Amino acid sequence: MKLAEFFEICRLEEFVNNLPGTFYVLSSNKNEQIKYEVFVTQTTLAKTDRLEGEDNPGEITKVEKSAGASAGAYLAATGKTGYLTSGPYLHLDPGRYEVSFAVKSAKKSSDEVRFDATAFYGRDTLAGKDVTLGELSSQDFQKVTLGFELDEPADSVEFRLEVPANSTVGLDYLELVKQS
Ligand SMILES: [Ca+2]
Repeated sequence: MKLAEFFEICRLEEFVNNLPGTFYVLSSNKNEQIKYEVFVTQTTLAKTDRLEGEDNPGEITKVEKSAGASAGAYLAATGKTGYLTSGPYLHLDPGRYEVSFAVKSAKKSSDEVRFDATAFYGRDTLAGKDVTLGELSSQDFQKVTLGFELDEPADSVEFRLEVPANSTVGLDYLELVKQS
């Protein structure tokens, strides 16, 4: 599965420095321009279209075990502000997509969390939605869905969830569905 492509080796280095696990890079020379393509042999998303939150932590997260959660665990906010999840830097073909975040919040307040889908390291915003902690307040995980359309192939696609300070947001999993 292809994750990304680059024409500058410094961008490639920056990308793979943050990439966990095993990957491989194919380089090719066309018209004296070197192209680097980054592949992984398998990801959770490729097999099931479901990406467990706990396998895709952001900058301010801890993993909580829970019998009721998909795969027995979820990502929980630590109380700091920042991204609960980011990545997984997918290559996506043109088409219409929906990405769902299975989330919950123990706390009710008017503070907002930000869901977005971006491409090219966050350069292009494909979709975004702000939701209050009150709206997410629930015992069970509930889905927040973003739809977006790609006219051209996109690289380094991320599905991100940014939480405010002192939140108690949990993320069980993400699901990506290609609509057409
Ligand atoms: Ca999970």
